[in-house]
This record gives sequence, structure tokens and C-alpha cells, in this order.
Amino acid sequence: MGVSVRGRVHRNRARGDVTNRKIAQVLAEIGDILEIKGESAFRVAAYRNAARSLEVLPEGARERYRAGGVKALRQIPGVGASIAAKIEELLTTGRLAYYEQIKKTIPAVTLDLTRIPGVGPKTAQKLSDTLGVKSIADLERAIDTPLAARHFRPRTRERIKTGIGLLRGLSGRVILPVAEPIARELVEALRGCPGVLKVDPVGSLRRMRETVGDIDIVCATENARRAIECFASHPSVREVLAKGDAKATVVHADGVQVDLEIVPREEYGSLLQHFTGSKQHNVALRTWGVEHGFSISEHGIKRGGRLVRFDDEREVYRFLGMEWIPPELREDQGEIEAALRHALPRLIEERDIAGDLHGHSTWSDGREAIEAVVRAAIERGYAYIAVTDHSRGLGVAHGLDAARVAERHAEVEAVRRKYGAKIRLLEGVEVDIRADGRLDLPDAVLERMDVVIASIHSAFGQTREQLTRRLVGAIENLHVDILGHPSGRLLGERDEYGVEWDEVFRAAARHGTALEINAFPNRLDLKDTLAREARRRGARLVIDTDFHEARHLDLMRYGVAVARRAWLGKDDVVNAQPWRELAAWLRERGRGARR
Ligand code: DGT
Ligand code: CA
Ligand code: CA
Ligand code: ZN
Repeated sequence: MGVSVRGRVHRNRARGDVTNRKIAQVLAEIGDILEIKGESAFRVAAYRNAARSLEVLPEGARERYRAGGVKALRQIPGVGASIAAKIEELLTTGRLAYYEQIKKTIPAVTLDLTRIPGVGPKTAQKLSDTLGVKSIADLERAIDTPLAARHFRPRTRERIKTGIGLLRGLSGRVILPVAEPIARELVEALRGCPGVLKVDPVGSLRRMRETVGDIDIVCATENARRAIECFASHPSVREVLAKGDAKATVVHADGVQVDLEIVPREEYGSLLQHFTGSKQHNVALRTWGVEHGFSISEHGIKRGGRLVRFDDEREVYRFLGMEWIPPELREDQGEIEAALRHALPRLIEERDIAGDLHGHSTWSDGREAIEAVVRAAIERGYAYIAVTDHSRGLGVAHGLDAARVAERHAEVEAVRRKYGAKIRLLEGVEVDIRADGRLDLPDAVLERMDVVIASIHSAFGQTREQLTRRLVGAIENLHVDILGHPSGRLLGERDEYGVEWDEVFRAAARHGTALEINAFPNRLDLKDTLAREARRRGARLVIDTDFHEARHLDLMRYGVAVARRAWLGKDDVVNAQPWRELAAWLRERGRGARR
């Protein structure tokens, strides 16, 4: 097995402060450096794939390593022997010699500039050569100067400015798969702390917002001092910013700030409600209270001079004559009125999901074979699963043309023979909507598919009218069942493109085409507000993970969270329906859903 002597001594003893995110950052940066140095695209991609994989890994690499050593690391998708060894070095020593050495071979500023979305290694190099900038802040000042205008076209300068804005926009905020494990770890630690009675994550995390500024935790305990100590001395805490009798603020090793509030147990319900927010919801609730004779605070509710306290959150809303409001809806978007009328929707839940209709196998840019994905889907108890590899026009990773669709069919059939009794495997494609609005595969191919997703992957810079035309055109195509990631945004990387959503939603409703809520945590596209609007206009929605490996099926929960924040129920979502109904929908879409 080739365990080094040092490896044996340190066997599986991982340091507490090396998190998945940190490892992912190092690996991604190595990928960037290799690209700047002009190394093979294959090596660059290997590091980036591994980084992505770690970012969405549901459990800590550290725990994995402790339990199963370097062998367990190699089971992470996209992690081979060489990268596993590097992760081991990081986990055990907190450093990586290879990374430190390779970093010295390129100017630090070049690497820094490539962090700006839309700025690749070549542009970064040119920026530092021609403008002499030393940092992103430098660049922000330099980009509007005549010197910059001489060297860079207006479009490029615009792109760079947008990129800097995006970097700022997300900076400080993190996506849910980063925030959740941190919260879980600290909540667990507090649960195990002597005297602790109740602990809950609150704030934007409890509301399942797509990004989280800081993590908030509330705790009721018989021993506040002890709980504060358990929290502040946790091995994954990098820095303690504040520590009092009833609260503490720390910075986690991942750079995320975490607030802990110790609250009296007899007021736990009120405080849970208060700290869950949102601020807007709380303001609206209190304003309503004032108008109706209730004085609502984080300590309880006063009515006619008498303070009533609540140890249970449900009682707070009940006392006001309201239904309990799920945290995802607490954004002051009509939830208070609906709760008063007892007319809140029954929100969709993850267990309502019967299958996943968007994902990729090794036939395009996925990292696992169809069979591996099908087995994972069976394990999740799905009734159906689609494999929708990319069409060729995308330019990336050998997409499908008509001939390869036919080749793939043989494999689909073989997997069906093996697993057909347990799950329906749908044969599909994600066909590219080209810049001219035409689809990237001939109708003759599309009509043989069980399910077709159409998505835009290029020419984002077109006008509003052009982009709207492209989307509506795809929706109107008889062979298209689903419009994939309709708004095109990538959190922290690319804004959604400007589109006449009204027209898109109306067309989708008219043609029965489903609009996707893509569950990939840096997409979440459609976002909550747009998904809600789409449903209002009569469109149906589908929640897809867009998996590129079997493990990604677990990302469904983030899509479900968006759907809940969009007020959607089970009936609004096509893949929350049993097979018979899904098949009926596909048939109605003009295709013989044969299976
Ligand atoms: P974030 O952290 O930006 O993702 O969003 P939240 O909603 O977690 O906001 P945060 O951490 O500032 O506050 C947590 C909750 O505390 C918030 O949702 C509602 C409650 N809260 C109510 N009033 C106030 C206030 O005046 N200041 C703060 N910081 N929180 C308040
Ligand atoms: Ca917060
Ligand atoms: Ca906070
Ligand atoms: Zn896809």
C-alpha cells in the first residue's frame, strides 16, 4: 500500500482546521496556476474537478480520512492517487509543499486577478503587464483610465468591472453547502455540552436563503458559561471575536462568522422566532401586532399590560391567531396575511421528489457511468431517473451528436435490463439552444428521446429581445419538455441575463413546458422569486440537480429549499409526481413516453 513511515506515525491524525473548503480552494488554485503556466488542460481539469467535488462533499474530508485513511480519500469522485496524497498532506500538516513551491513560479498578482469572474489567465497577465496593477483594488481604479481604454476594448472593460462587482457581492457570503456543515458541527458540539437543553441554527440559514452572511445559533442551557466555552474553544474555531455572559462571536476556520446567543429557556420560542428573521418579517409582524393590540418583542408578547412568554415557537404564531409560518416563507412576501387566513401553502418536501430529470454521465461531461447514477437513484428510492447528456455544440467535453446518441442507447438498454424492475431510466439530452435560437440536435433525434431539456450555454451578451426569443422559441418547440437553468446565473460569477420573464412564463404555461429549478448550489436557477412568479403565471416547475456524478443527487435538497421559498407545493412540481403522471405529462408533450 506504500504508506510512508511518516504516514504511519501520523496515520489518520487530521488537524481540525483544514476544512473541505480550504482544501477545495488550494486545489482550485493549483488548477489556476497550472493553466497560467500553460500546462495540459487535462491536469488543470483534474484539479478543478477534485476541488468542485470537495466543495459539495456532504461530510468532512477530515472525518473520512480519520475513518479510512488515504484510501477513503480516493473514493471521493475526481480524486486520484496523486491528489489524495496532497489532501492527506494538507490534512495532517496543514500545508502543501507542492502548492507553496508552484505558487512561487508565477506573479502573485496574476493569480489574484484570475479570481475575478470573467478574467482568465491571459487577461490577468495582460492586465498586470500593461496597467502595472498590483491588486484587484488597483485594477478597479485603473480600469477607467485612458491607458486601460487604449489596451482593452469597452466590452472587456465592462466585463472586468462586472466581475469585480460580483466578487464583492458574494464576498463575505457563502453558499449553503459551505455554511451548513459548519453550523451542524457547532450545533452538535453544543448539544454534547453539559447543561445544554436546546440548540438551533437560526437566521438566513434556517430560512434556507441561497447564501448566508453569518451563521446564527441560539441555545438554552443551565450553564451559560460552559456553553460559551464549548462553542469558543471548538477546534474548528479560528478566532474568537467577542465573548460575553450570554453571547459569543467567532470566526470559523473557513472564514465564516458565527454568532451564538444564549437565551432563557422560558423565552426560547420567542427568541427562536426573533433570530430566525428575516428582519423584514419581524418588522411586519410587530407592525401588525401594534395595529391589533399585541406588543411583540423577543421576550414575549404583551397584551393588555401582561407579558406572555413562549418556550415553543409554534405557540408564538398561534397566540397571534396565525398558522405557524415555515422559516423559508418569512421574508415579508404576504406570509403574515396568509397565515392569518390559515391559507399558507403546503410546501413541497424533499421526500415528495420521485426522480431527477437532469444530469450527465460519462457520455458527455459527467464523471460517472449511467449505471452508477442509476444505482444511486435506486438507493434514494426514486421511481425514475433521466440521463440527459449535453449535445455537441457546447464545445465542452465531447457532447453527443446523432451517432453517439445511438451508441449510448445500447448502454441505456443494458442498464435497463439490469435495473428495469427497480427504476425507470429515461433516455434524454440537454440540447443547447444556439445563438441563432435553433436547437443543436435534429428533430429526428429529439423525438426519440424520453425527455429533452433545452438550455442556453453561450452568447449571453445578446439583447433582451434576442435572449427572450431564444427561450420562448425553445419552449415552443414540441420536442422540448424542460427549459434548463432558465436565467443563466452563476452565484458569484455571472448575473442572470436580462429577459422578459413575463413572456417566458406565459409561453411555458401555454405549452406545458416545465421551467427548471436547478438545484446546483451555485446556480439555484430559477431563483425563489422568479420561480414563484412563474407559478403565478401558470407555469409548471421541475427541480433537477444537474448531476455530474452520482453523489450530486444529494443536492436535491437545495432545489427543494428554493421551491419552498417560492411557495411551491407538491402539485406544482412535475418530478414530485408518481411515474404515471410524469409519463402522462411527457405524452401530452407530444412524445410517446414508452416506458
Ligand atoms: P445574513 O446573516 O445576512 O445571511 O442574514 P440574517 O437574516 O441571518 O441576518 P442577521 O445575521 O443580521 O440576523 C439574524 C436574525 O436576527 C435576523 O434574521 C433577524 C434577527 N434580528 C432582528 N432584529 C435585528 C437587528 O436589529 N439586528 C440584527 N443583527 N438582527 C436582528
Ligand atoms: Ca445571519
Ligand atoms: Ca448574525
Ligand atoms: Zn446539465
